[in-house]
Amino acid sequence: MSRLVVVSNRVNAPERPGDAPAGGLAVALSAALREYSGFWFGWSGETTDQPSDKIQIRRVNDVTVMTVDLEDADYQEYYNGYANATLWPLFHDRIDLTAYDRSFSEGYERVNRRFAEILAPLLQPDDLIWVHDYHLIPLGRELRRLGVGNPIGFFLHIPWPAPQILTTLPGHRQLVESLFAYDLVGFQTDEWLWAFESYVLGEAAGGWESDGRLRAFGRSLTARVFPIGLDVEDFQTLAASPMARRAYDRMAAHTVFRNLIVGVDRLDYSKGLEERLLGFERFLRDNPDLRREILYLQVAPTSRGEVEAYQDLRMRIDALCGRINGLYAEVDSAPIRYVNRGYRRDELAGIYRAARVGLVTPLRDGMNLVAKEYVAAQDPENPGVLVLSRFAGAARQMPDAVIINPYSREEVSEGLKIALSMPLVERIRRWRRLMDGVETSNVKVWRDSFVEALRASREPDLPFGDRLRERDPGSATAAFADVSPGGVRQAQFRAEWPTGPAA
Ligand code: GDG
Repeated sequence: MSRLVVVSNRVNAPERPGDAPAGGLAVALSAALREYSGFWFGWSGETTDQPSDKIQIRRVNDVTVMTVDLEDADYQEYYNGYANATLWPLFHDRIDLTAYDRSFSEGYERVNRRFAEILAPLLQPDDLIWVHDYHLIPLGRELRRLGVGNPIGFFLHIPWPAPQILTTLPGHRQLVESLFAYDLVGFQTDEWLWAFESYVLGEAAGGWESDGRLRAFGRSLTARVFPIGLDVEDFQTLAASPMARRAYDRMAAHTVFRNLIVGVDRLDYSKGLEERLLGFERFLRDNPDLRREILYLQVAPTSRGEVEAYQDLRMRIDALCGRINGLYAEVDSAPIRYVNRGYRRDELAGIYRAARVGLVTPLRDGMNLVAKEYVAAQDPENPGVLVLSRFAGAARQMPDAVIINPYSREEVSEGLKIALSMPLVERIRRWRRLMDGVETSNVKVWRDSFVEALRASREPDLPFGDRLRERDPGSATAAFADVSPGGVRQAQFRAEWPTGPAA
């Protein structure tokens, strides 16, 4: 069987159920890799002040991970810069927060090139390569330049923006063109897929091949929707663990005679925390009789704390929580408990279960796994209610949540009221349908359908080099000048092997 090689910016496989906040991507990928041979390649999370080609190799929770450090300038320009201050806000429709800085895009290209140069010699001819997320869009193109002819797929975890937003990015055309080095490009929902197709057809004079592939820039690719899901069994095991039980008991003890409303989000402007707090304030204003009957717990660990927009957001959230609590607290209770730190994943499962309402109100979100985790953690006999933003990708799969527009304070407030007063029979009915969806569209289905589509996605009978040569003879000569017959340029890198055998 082919190996699966996963590439993502950060390689932070959770080592134990507890470990610090692992983003949605990390949680999903480590679940996916456990069942395939192969390895996970990416940035170690460390920076160095001088260039290093050292690869660290470890086994983490049955997954082989290979990591490299970033130089300080790369960290600033590629990670804090182009990835998190340019592409992230832009792809979440925040052109007001987008940094259009040329040095950032140079750093982005440089790191993608370097990743490709380190990765290429580690590949075997029949490996399937799966690249993840907006940090690494040009990686496929760079691997092709080095002669890698393997099937390469790309999955975007975040939204794809509408063409009128994307075209504000200098270099938008090159960015999209680089995606055409992949055989398969996956999106979370049809909305992001349509936005991509719309750019290709409208801005890049693209079209369709007779087999449904999308054509532009002299190449073609398969673009499809693969909604990400949970490792449901794993999550339910966590939810039944003693740690989860303890967290549940603690929350239950703190909310005697009160209903718990919970929000769990990285502290990120895309998650709609400010709008949520303002909606909650409206709820308190409009429902004086319910003020003493609820507690809203917001868990929001700091994320990307070196990026200015995130520092500003944190200050505004601090101020809002203080103001609302100041207005509505009593001597013995406060309506909001805001925790600016991460919790163990098993503790989170217990907290979700203790909450009558899960409040998930992003302004824009590729999918949103918290919505699915909240549902998976519920007691089937007394489940809570999910209040979900229509702008989360998850809303397309979860119509049985109470769907609201997070920009409308009235809708947030009304959504809360509906959720808090929903009769048990209705809660069970909705939860059952949501849970069926979470179980069906799980992380294994996501992984297997992507890998299957990647295997099937090659243009028939033509290795990539031949395709390039046919369509773009000039670049093909340059691209293949230093390629060995095995298809992969050989280069020497120093590697540190772990004590145990690495798959
Ligand atoms: C990106 C896309 C897409 C949060 N706080 C803690 C903690 N978390 C975990 C949650 C969940 C994950 O982080 C967040 O996942 P989301 O999907 O909600 O959001 P992003 O991090 O923005 O993920 C998103 C996802 O990729 C996957 O494709 O759904 O749209 O933006 O798993 O539980 N985990 C722990 N402590 C915390 O305090 N342990």
